[in-house]
Amino acid sequence: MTLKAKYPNFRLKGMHLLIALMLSFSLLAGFHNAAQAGGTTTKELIVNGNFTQGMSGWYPGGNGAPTAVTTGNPNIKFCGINNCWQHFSQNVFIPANALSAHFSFYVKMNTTEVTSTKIYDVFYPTLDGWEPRSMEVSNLSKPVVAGTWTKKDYDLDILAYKGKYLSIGFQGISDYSLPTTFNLDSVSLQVVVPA
Ligand SMILES: [Ca+2]
Repeated sequence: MTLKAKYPNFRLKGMHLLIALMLSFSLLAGFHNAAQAGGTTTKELIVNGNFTQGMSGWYPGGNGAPTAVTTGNPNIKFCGINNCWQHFSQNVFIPANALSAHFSFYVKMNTTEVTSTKIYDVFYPTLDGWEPRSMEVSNLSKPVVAGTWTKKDYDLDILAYKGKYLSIGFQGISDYSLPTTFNLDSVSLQVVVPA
Protein backbone atom coordinates (compact mmCIF):
# COMPACT_ATOMS: atom_id res chain seq x y z
CA MET A 1 0.00 0.00 0.00
CA THR A 2 1.44 3.33 -1.03
CA LEU A 3 1.50 6.30 1.26
CA LYS A 4 -0.95 8.09 -1.01
CA ALA A 5 -3.38 5.16 -0.93
CA LYS A 6 -3.15 4.88 2.84
CA TYR A 7 -3.50 8.62 3.36
CA PRO A 8 -5.52 9.86 0.33
CA ASN A 9 -5.88 13.32 1.91
CA PHE A 10 -2.23 13.69 2.80
CA ARG A 11 -1.45 16.35 0.22
CA LEU A 12 -4.61 18.24 1.09
CA LYS A 13 -3.82 18.09 4.80
CA GLY A 14 -0.31 19.21 4.01
CA MET A 15 -1.68 22.15 2.07
CA HIS A 16 -4.02 23.01 4.96
CA LEU A 17 -1.08 22.94 7.33
CA LEU A 18 0.90 25.21 5.02
CA ILE A 19 -1.99 27.68 4.74
CA ALA A 20 -2.47 27.60 8.51
CA LEU A 21 1.22 28.37 9.01
CA MET A 22 1.09 31.18 6.45
CA LEU A 23 -1.98 32.65 8.17
CA SER A 24 -0.22 32.45 11.52
CA PHE A 25 2.81 34.27 10.16
CA SER A 26 0.53 36.85 8.53
CA LEU A 27 -1.30 37.42 11.80
CA LEU A 28 1.96 37.71 13.69
CA ALA A 29 3.27 40.14 11.06
CA GLY A 30 -0.02 42.03 11.33
CA PHE A 31 0.31 42.33 15.07
CA HIS A 32 3.89 43.44 14.61
CA ASN A 33 2.86 46.13 12.11
CA ALA A 34 0.02 47.23 14.38
CA ALA A 35 2.49 47.64 17.20
CA GLN A 36 4.72 49.76 14.98
CA ALA A 37 1.75 51.82 13.81
CA GLY A 38 0.99 52.74 17.39
CA GLY A 39 3.32 55.69 16.92
CA THR A 40 2.31 58.98 15.38
CA THR A 41 4.03 61.63 13.34
CA THR A 42 3.38 65.34 12.92
CA LYS A 43 3.03 67.00 9.51
CA GLU A 44 3.14 70.69 8.67
CA LEU A 45 0.44 71.57 6.14
CA ILE A 46 1.05 75.29 5.57
CA VAL A 47 3.14 76.21 2.54
CA ASN A 48 5.50 79.17 3.01
CA GLY A 49 4.19 79.85 6.51
CA ASN A 50 7.32 81.83 7.41
CA PHE A 51 7.06 84.00 4.25
CA THR A 52 10.66 83.52 3.16
CA GLN A 53 9.13 83.22 -0.33
CA GLY A 54 7.07 86.39 0.02
CA MET A 55 3.39 85.83 -0.76
CA SER A 56 3.99 82.56 -2.59
CA GLY A 57 1.26 80.06 -1.78
CA TRP A 58 -1.10 82.74 -0.43
CA TYR A 59 -3.99 84.24 -2.37
CA PRO A 60 -5.34 87.74 -1.68
CA GLY A 61 -8.95 88.70 -1.07
CA GLY A 62 -10.71 91.63 0.59
CA ASN A 63 -10.35 94.99 -1.12
CA GLY A 64 -6.58 94.87 -1.06
CA ALA A 65 -3.74 92.48 -0.47
CA PRO A 66 -1.44 92.60 2.51
CA THR A 67 2.19 93.25 1.62
CA ALA A 68 5.30 91.14 2.08
CA VAL A 69 7.97 92.63 4.33
CA THR A 70 11.28 91.48 2.90
CA THR A 71 13.75 93.47 4.99
CA GLY A 72 15.05 91.65 8.05
CA ASN A 73 12.79 88.85 9.24
CA PRO A 74 10.32 88.18 6.40
CA ASN A 75 6.69 88.62 7.44
CA ILE A 76 3.40 89.99 6.13
CA LYS A 77 2.05 93.45 6.88
CA PHE A 78 -1.69 94.03 7.11
CA CYS A 79 -3.12 97.58 7.02
CA GLY A 80 -1.10 100.45 8.44
CA ILE A 81 -3.56 102.61 6.49
CA ASN A 82 -7.13 103.76 7.12
CA ASN A 83 -10.24 102.15 5.60
CA CYS A 84 -8.41 98.87 5.26
CA TRP A 85 -9.78 95.41 4.55
CA GLN A 86 -6.97 93.09 3.58
CA HIS A 87 -7.23 89.33 3.41
CA PHE A 88 -5.28 86.37 2.12
CA SER A 89 -5.59 82.62 2.43
CA GLN A 90 -4.41 79.24 1.24
CA ASN A 91 -6.17 75.90 0.99
CA VAL A 92 -4.72 72.93 2.83
CA PHE A 93 -5.79 69.31 2.53
CA ILE A 94 -6.52 67.64 5.86
CA PRO A 95 -5.50 63.95 5.69
CA ALA A 96 -8.39 61.54 6.19
CA ASN A 97 -6.41 59.77 8.92
CA ALA A 98 -5.60 62.94 10.87
CA LEU A 99 -5.88 62.43 14.62
CA SER A 100 -5.61 66.07 15.71
CA ALA A 101 -4.55 69.47 14.43
CA HIS A 102 -2.90 72.50 15.96
CA PHE A 103 -3.05 75.94 14.38
CA SER A 104 -0.74 78.77 15.39
CA PHE A 105 0.80 82.02 14.20
CA TYR A 106 2.70 85.03 15.46
CA VAL A 107 1.25 88.51 15.28
CA LYS A 108 2.64 91.94 16.07
CA MET A 109 0.64 95.16 16.30
CA ASN A 110 1.37 98.84 16.32
CA THR A 111 -1.67 101.07 16.73
CA THR A 112 -2.25 104.81 16.90
CA GLU A 113 -5.72 104.27 18.38
CA VAL A 114 -6.13 105.66 21.88
CA THR A 115 -9.53 104.34 22.94
CA SER A 116 -9.71 101.66 25.60
CA THR A 117 -13.37 100.85 25.11
CA LYS A 118 -14.09 100.07 21.46
CA ILE A 119 -12.56 97.98 18.69
CA TYR A 120 -11.86 100.04 15.57
CA ASP A 121 -9.00 98.10 14.01
CA VAL A 122 -8.78 94.32 14.20
CA PHE A 123 -6.91 91.33 12.85
CA TYR A 124 -7.96 87.68 13.03
CA PRO A 125 -7.66 84.36 11.21
CA THR A 126 -10.41 82.82 9.14
CA LEU A 127 -10.81 79.06 9.06
CA ASP A 128 -13.11 77.85 6.29
CA GLY A 129 -14.93 81.18 6.53
CA TRP A 130 -15.31 80.84 10.27
CA GLU A 131 -13.58 83.34 12.55
CA PRO A 132 -12.02 82.04 15.76
CA ARG A 133 -12.21 85.41 17.46
CA SER A 134 -10.41 84.07 20.51
CA MET A 135 -7.30 84.54 18.36
CA GLU A 136 -8.02 88.12 17.33
CA VAL A 137 -5.80 91.11 17.99
CA SER A 138 -7.29 94.60 18.05
CA ASN A 139 -6.54 98.12 19.17
CA LEU A 140 -7.78 96.91 22.56
CA SER A 141 -5.12 94.19 22.75
CA LYS A 142 -2.84 96.46 24.69
CA PRO A 143 -0.33 93.76 25.70
CA VAL A 144 0.48 93.33 22.01
CA VAL A 145 1.22 97.03 21.43
CA ALA A 146 4.71 98.31 20.74
CA GLY A 147 5.84 95.73 18.27
CA THR A 148 6.01 92.60 20.41
CA TRP A 149 5.53 89.33 18.56
CA THR A 150 2.81 87.31 20.27
CA LYS A 151 2.01 83.67 19.56
CA LYS A 152 -1.60 82.60 19.10
CA ASP A 153 -2.52 78.93 19.46
CA TYR A 154 -5.64 77.02 18.61
CA ASP A 155 -6.42 73.30 18.78
CA LEU A 156 -8.56 72.76 15.73
CA ASP A 157 -11.50 70.34 15.79
CA ILE A 158 -10.79 68.54 12.53
CA LEU A 159 -13.63 66.01 12.48
CA ALA A 160 -15.51 68.03 9.86
CA TYR A 161 -12.42 68.56 7.69
CA LYS A 162 -10.88 65.09 7.43
CA GLY A 163 -10.24 64.20 3.81
CA LYS A 164 -11.25 67.71 2.71
CA TYR A 165 -9.66 71.03 1.87
CA LEU A 166 -9.71 73.73 4.52
CA SER A 167 -9.20 77.42 3.77
CA ILE A 168 -6.76 79.05 6.19
CA GLY A 169 -6.85 82.84 5.98
CA PHE A 170 -6.15 86.07 7.80
CA GLN A 171 -7.70 89.48 7.58
CA GLY A 172 -6.91 92.94 8.83
CA ILE A 173 -9.60 95.62 9.10
CA SER A 174 -9.29 99.26 10.08
CA ASP A 175 -11.69 102.21 10.29
CA TYR A 176 -11.35 105.71 8.84
CA SER A 177 -8.84 107.20 11.28
CA LEU A 178 -5.85 106.43 13.48
CA PRO A 179 -4.27 103.54 11.54
CA THR A 180 -3.04 100.26 12.95
CA THR A 181 -0.44 97.90 11.52
CA PHE A 182 -0.66 94.14 12.04
CA ASN A 183 2.30 91.92 11.14
CA LEU A 184 1.91 88.17 10.65
CA ASP A 185 4.59 85.49 10.78
CA SER A 186 5.22 81.77 11.38
CA VAL A 187 1.81 80.44 10.33
CA SER A 188 1.52 76.75 11.12
CA LEU A 189 -1.13 74.06 10.83
CA GLN A 190 0.27 70.81 12.14
CA VAL A 191 -1.67 67.57 11.99
CA VAL A 192 -0.88 64.41 13.90
CA VAL A 193 -1.27 61.25 11.80
CA PRO A 194 -0.44 57.57 12.41
CA ALA A 195 3.23 56.85 11.69
CA1 LIG B 1 -8.19 103.04 13.15
